[in-house]
Amino acid sequence: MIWNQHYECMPREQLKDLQLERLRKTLERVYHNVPFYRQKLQEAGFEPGDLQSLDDLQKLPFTAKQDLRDNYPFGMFAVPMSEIVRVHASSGTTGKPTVVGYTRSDINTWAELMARTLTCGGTTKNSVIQVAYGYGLFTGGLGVHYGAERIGASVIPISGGNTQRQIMLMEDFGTTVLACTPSYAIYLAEAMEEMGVDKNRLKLQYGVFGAEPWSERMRQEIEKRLNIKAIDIYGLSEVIGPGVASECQEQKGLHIFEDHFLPEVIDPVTEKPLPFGEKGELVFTSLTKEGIPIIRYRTRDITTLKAEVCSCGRTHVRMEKVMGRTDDMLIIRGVNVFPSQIESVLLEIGDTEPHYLLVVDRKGSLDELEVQVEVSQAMFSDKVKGLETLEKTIHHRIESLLGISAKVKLVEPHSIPRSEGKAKRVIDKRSL
Ligand code: DLL
Repeated sequence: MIWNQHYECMPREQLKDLQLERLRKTLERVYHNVPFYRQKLQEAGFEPGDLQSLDDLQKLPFTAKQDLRDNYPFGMFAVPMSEIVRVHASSGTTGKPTVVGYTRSDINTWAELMARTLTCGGTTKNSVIQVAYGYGLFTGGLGVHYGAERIGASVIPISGGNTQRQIMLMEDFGTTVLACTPSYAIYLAEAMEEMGVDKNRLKLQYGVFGAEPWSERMRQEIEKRLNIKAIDIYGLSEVIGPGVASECQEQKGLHIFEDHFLPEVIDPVTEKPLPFGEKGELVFTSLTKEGIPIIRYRTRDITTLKAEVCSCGRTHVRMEKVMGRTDDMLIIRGVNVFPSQIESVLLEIGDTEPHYLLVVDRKGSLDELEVQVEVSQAMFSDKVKGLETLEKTIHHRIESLLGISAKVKLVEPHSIPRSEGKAKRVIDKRSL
C-alpha cells in the first residue's frame, strides 16, 4: 500500500523539477525572514536568484545544531510567533534544548508524512496502533499520533513507560501496531515473557521503531521475541520529527521523502558531498517547511544513500539503516567504533541478553573500553567455567571483527537499566 502514489512514485525527472522549485521558494523564505540565513548566504556570496540547478546546493552554507542553540529559542523561525501553532524541542543532554516551531501548514505536512510512514509499514484504517513513544516536547508521540489519525487507524495514545499497563492494554484492546523505540520494544518483550503472556494470543503484527540506532541483529531479536515485523522509521526534530524516512515492507533501506527533504551525504571532515554508495554524514535541506526551514542541516548520523529502484514502486532514494551518530562514535586507540557494531557482535554470539553498556575511560594516556553485557538466565546459573569461556569468546570476536581490544564484563540478568525511550548505551568517563 502506498499513501500518496503521486508524490511517492513520481518519475525522478519530474521530482527534480519539483525539488528545484521548492528549494528556490525555501531560499527566498529564509533570505527574507531569518537574519541568520541572510547573513550566512551573504557571506557565501549567494542570493536566492542565483539558484540555477540542484547542484548549486553545494554552494550553500551548512547549518549545525549549535546554530540552533545560538539562536535559542525562536531565532531561526521564519514566521512571527502568531503563525506558530506548535513547538517541540529535542532533549539535548547538556545545556538548552533545540527548539522547533510548526505553522498550521507544517502540522498538516507532518501528518501527511507520518501517514506515508505508517502506510509504508502496513498501517490501515483497520489498524489499532499503540503509541508508546513519549508525548510532549519529544516529536515521537504526537508525530505518530497525527499520522495514524490521518489514516483513520484507532490510536491508543499511551505514551512511553508504565510497562505492565502497556502489555495489559495491548492484550485487551487488540493492538496490531506498536510504535516505540527499539530498546523499549525489547523491554516490552522481556516483560511479557516474565508475565507469562502468550504472544500467540496477541494481535500484534508489526512495529514502527526508531529514534535511536539499532542494528540488523537487534531487528531479528525483536522480530523473534515479539513475533512481528519490525520496521525502521527515521527522523529528527530539526528536520520535522519522525516522517523524514521510512522502510517499506521490503525492509531494505529507508525511503527518504524527497519531495519535502533534499538529502546529501558528506565527508564529515572535508565537508565534500559523497556519491551514492559511500558512507558519510547525512545532511538535509527542507523544501516545504514554513516555521523553521532548514538549509543543509548536518545530522551527525552516519549512513549511505542508494539510488537503485525499490521493488515497492516508490521512486524516492533510500538510506541504509543509520549506523550511529558521530557524537557516539568511540575512538579506541585510533580505531573508530559505533555502539551498533558491538551490539551486532554481542547478539550474534548469543548466550547474552540484548542489554549492554559501553564504558569508556582513560588510564594514563590510553583509552579503555569496557563492554558490560547481561548474560542469559540459563547461562548465569551455569558453571563459572562457562562464563569465563563466554567472556573470552566475546573478547576475541570483538577484537577480530572490529580490531579493538575491549574488557568484557558479564553482568547479572536485569542489572543494566531498561529504557522506556532512547537507550543510553555509552558512559564516557573521560568527559565526566
Ligand atoms: O528521535 C524523531 C523520531 C521519533 C524518529 C520517533 C523516529 C521515531 P530527535 O529526538 O531529534 O528526533 O532525535 C533525532 O535520533 O539524528 C538520529 O541520531 C536518531 N534517530 C532517529 N531515528 C533513527 C533511526 C527523533 N531510525 C536523532 N535509526 C537522529 C537510527 C535514529 N537513529
